[in-house]
Amino acid sequence: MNAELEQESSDFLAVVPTPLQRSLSIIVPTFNERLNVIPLLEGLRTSLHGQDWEAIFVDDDSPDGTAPLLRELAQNDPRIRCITRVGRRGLSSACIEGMFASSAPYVAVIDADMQHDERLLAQMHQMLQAGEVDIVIGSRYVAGGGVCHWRTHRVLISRLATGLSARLLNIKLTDPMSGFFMMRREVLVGAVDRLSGLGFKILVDLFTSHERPLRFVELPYQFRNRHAGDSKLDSGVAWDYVLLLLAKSLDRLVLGRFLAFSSVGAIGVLVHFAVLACLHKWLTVPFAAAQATAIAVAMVSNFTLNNELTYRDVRVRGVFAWWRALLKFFAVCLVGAALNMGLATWLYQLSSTWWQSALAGIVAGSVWNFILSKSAIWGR
Ligand SMILES: Nc1nc2c(ncn2[C@@H]2O[C@H](COP(=O)(O)OP(=O)(O)OP(=O)(O)O)[C@@H](O)[C@H]2O)c(=O)[nH]1
Ligand SMILES: [Mg+2]
Repeated sequence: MNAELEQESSDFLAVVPTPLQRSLSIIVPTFNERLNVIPLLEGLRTSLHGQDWEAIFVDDDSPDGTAPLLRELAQNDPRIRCITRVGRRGLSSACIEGMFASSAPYVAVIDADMQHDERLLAQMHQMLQAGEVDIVIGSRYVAGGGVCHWRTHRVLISRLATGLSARLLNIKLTDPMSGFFMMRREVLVGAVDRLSGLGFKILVDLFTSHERPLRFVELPYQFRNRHAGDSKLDSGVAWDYVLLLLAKSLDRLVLGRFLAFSSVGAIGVLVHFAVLACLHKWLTVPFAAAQATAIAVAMVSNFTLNNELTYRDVRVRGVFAWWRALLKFFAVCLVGAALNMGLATWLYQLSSTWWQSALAGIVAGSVWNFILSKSAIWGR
């Protein structure tokens, strides 16, 4: 800060009635957690008694009215804040935005459903204040930790996800899937340029995005059963994780998306041939009509898969918006097909082999489709 600005800021602070010196912000991502908010706040109040803390809830416009309840509570307790995001979803991005809304030197992330043990927060805070580590993580897989009543398939999936991050990303944590941790706020600043904000696994994102290796400690805790409401874990979360691994192992989010987009394109080719075979071979529809129908079906399938998988975090919702986006996708892909055709024909005339010409056309068409559809449809 330059001297003039420093003077202005100390003049300003001199007339602030009761300075709030928050040492700790607890970020709580929420989606439909109305029934869990008060038990969690009670737990925080008990375990952080006598400390300067605040809870920043980041709610994605939950239909169950989580945010109105939080705002009502915040009217009476200045330690409670609520950020509402409209038309957005995503746990990691919610946590990142909550952290940026904090001015405290330490930030924690905890789920709203009471599965994380809030009694560890005081110890985490002390460890960070001692200055030896950058981040303290609640782990289910160090001695003394565990999970209550998990079905075998969930244990296996969690182990597999942990193994993949260790192997592909070289993360040495026992529980990289943990969503319960506390860190210095500067950790975010050191990672932000490379954070993907994708999906559910913010810890993996932070560890792989930071400019230097993070000094960490893991504390054991028992992962409890959800207090109330429903889990948001679904197969889409697994897909987001694959996308995150791809993005991080290729080191660029855009490459992860491009691979996902290309995989969807490959599925589209199969859909195209399946429809064409059904119509032309079995139902004896004339070739031109069958081919046109197959193109249309493959485009709808590609659009839907990209909307649900590749761009799940910014997907288009609502009937009107969906149809408008589909038409844009058609327009982009038609130009892509023309580009593919034009380039391949031109290269073939220049006496390239047939497969080299075709491959160059396909790559050019795919890159065009990827870039244009991203900026026209999912680039919000
Ligand atoms: N803001 C926001 N929060 C979310 C979103 N998805 C999940 N959450 C919150 O993130 C936390 C973790 O989600 P859960 O559904 O409990 O996931 P989980 O703990 O991994 O899975 P379970 O063990 O089945 O509960 C909860 O506080 C959710 O309300 C989202 O899209 N946006
Ligand atoms: Mg949960």
